[in-house]
Amino acid sequence: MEQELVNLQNQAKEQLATIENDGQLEEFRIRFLGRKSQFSSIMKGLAEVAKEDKPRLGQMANSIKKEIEALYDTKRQEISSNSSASSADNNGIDLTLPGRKPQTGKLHPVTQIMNEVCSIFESLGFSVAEGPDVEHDHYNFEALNIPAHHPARDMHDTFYVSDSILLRTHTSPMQARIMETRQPPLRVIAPGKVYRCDSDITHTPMFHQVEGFLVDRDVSFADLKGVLTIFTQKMFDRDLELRFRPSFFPFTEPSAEVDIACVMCGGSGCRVCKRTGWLEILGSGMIDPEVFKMVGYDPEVYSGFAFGLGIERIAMLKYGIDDIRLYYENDLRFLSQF
Ligand code: 2NM
Repeated sequence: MEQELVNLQNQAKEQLATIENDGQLEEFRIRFLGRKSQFSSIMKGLAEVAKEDKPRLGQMANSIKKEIEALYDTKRQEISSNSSASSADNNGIDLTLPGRKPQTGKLHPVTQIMNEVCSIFESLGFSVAEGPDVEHDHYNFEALNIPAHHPARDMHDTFYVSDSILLRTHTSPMQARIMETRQPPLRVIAPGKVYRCDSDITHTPMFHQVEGFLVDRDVSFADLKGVLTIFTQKMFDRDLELRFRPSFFPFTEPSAEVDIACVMCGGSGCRVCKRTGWLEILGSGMIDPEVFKMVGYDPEVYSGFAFGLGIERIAMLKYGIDDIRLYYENDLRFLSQF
């Protein structure tokens, strides 16, 4: 019996040393300390031992039991304090598995292109100015040589807030504001939201524009061509061919629309460029002397050029997107591609 107790004590110590988790600890408790444990059956045998041996064996059994219980308690505390660091079998949670990756946010593709356009012009010495979305009729139209009854003022295009207050239809009102308060030389771009009452696969009622202008003595159409050529080549990362096509804007004379060789087919003709080999990417021109007179510049002293481009359109061409409405549906499967 004495030997049995010593063996049990040794077994218990040995097994306890290998225990790593709650499950193993519970097995240990059942085997050594439970009602049906080896320990219990040895204690039952105590009834049969000789009377004179009883007190000694009883004491020995008790102290071994206390020792095992104490070891068990220490181990249990050790395991519960380690449980956050232990791996398998932690209530079925394996804390060593790699975590789920949180979805990371990204800039909207329109914002990305807007930032890119701005930083290209900033690298050419332009500064950035932002103005109000809700504008006075005067800055949106009058100061830009668009008199009352001009077709651009048509109710179908302009969102009016009141008779003389409207949502700006372009960002050039900012340029009229700048020219009114500052003197040349000036190189400024105005990025922002603009609003027109129009909606189909290539038009949304709100879209983004960057318009820019440069005013100084002796500015020529060659300067306009130079700046816009550098801009398009940086924007589309290659030596693109440009085409300046005569056009009309109320605030510029002469005016030109700028086409680039189709980024899809390289100019041979495809569905995107409607078989022309060219894509229109911006409008431009030499600022009309009437605009200078309106802001108090002498057109005999100063000349300048201006341009405007639609951000959504540039992003559509750059990424091959064929429906402008995709930008504003907030579908992450679309937005996360950029
Ligand atoms: C365009 C096309 C041509 C333009 C003109 C001006 C201003 F205020 F300087 F006169 N700002 N932007 C302009 C010229 C905009 O957008 C298609």
